[in-house]
Amino acid sequence: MTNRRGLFLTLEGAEGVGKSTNIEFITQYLEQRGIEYVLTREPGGTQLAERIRDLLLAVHEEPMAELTELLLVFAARAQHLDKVIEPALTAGKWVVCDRFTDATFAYQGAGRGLSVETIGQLQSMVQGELRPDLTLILDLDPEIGMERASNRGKLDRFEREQQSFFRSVRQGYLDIAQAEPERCTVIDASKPLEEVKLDLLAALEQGLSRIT
Ligand code: Z5A
Repeated sequence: MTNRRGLFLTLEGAEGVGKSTNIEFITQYLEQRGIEYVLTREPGGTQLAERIRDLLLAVHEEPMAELTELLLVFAARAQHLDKVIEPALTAGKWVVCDRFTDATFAYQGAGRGLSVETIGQLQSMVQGELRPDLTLILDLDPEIGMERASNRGKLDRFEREQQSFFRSVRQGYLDIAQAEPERCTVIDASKPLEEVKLDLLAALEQGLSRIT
């Protein structure tokens, strides 16, 4: 009986970098190797957590306080971990997640200016020791990212932020990658999609050879 814990892979990046487009290349890679996986996303991933996602993305008449936003992100994460991520990893399945706590450090930390210590405390409370095994960060000039995102139609609460917010988010991600080079690989998402795909798959193979 194999009951090895699964691996936890995350894909990150600011607006319009192409996560939704590229995550498919990761799951195709796993399928070709016969690896059982669960594909999920944050905020969201369960019925209840998706309702919290709706609250986070909707534009409200009453502005959302930064701390409210942070606590909602972690409330959704607690539910997601309990109902989806932990059970899958324990059953030996891999988890591929579109955003996780690096997004909190980038958006609520670098973007909104909440302290790393506060986010770190919630991270420990909600996740214990759990961290992604491998994280691929798609990096793109925020101007190009917003241009790509705005082609999709109505902008959500985050997408309405100023360029300076997205520049801080991008820098937040780059700082995480620099601090944790073993776990994180940055991929240039400004290239044509076919090239981004090849770079992503190369980073995935290299990363997996480091940790498996
Ligand atoms: N958030 C947070 O604040 N704190 C947290 O802890 C977490 C999240 C977990 C929802 O996330 C929001 O939640 C997010 C941060 C916040 N902010 N917003 N908005 P989301 O992941 O759902 O939101 P998103 O960033 O808008 O992701 P997305 O919709 O999945 O977009 P994307 O994956 O980055 O892009 P895409 O849809 O794959 O691509 C955009 C367009 O570009 C599309 O037309 C593609 O065909 C095109 N594209 C993609 N790649 C290329 C290349 N290489 N060349 C040319 N065109 C391309």
